[in-house]
Amino acid sequence: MAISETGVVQSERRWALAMAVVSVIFLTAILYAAIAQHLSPPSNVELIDPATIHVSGEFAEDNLGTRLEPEGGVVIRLVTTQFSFVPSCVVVPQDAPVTFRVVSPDVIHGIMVVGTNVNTMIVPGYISRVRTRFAEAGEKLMPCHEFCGLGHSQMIAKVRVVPVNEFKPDADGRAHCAEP
Ligand SMILES: [Cu+2]
Repeated sequence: MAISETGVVQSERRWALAMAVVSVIFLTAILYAAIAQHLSPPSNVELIDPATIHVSGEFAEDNLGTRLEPEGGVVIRLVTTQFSFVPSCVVVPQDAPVTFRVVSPDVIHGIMVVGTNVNTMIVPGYISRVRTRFAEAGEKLMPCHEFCGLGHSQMIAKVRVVPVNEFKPDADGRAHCAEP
């Protein structure tokens, strides 16, 4: 069946209108999620020089691990490197706000805390930040989930979640796993 020139143009207009409506629906959904539900992709872009991470500043060795913040939550600073986590065990209080700040001096690594929604890539040059809260006490495994080389399968750390009354930071606000 032959379609007239006007018929084609009308059909194209209808499809263009339909696509415009679909685009508006998607855009509205994205804006609704971002503005009303505060759901948006990680937007924390913080840069760091991978060559000098461990020399000084936030990720120098003596500043790594768990530290109690003045507001009550804890921050965990970690270096992921071929093929270990520094430190390889962190202690956190149960049901308190926890912020992970993680960097890599060499290649891309990834962390996940098994059984939780903590899951992020660690890209050299960037500080990865994840905020969470651990509801239950106990020990959780934190493997590297981004293949990073021959020792990747050995690359695993622990998150020890302890009841608040067992979380005893030192005068500096730092807490360490009793044994590794
Ligand atoms: Cu790794």
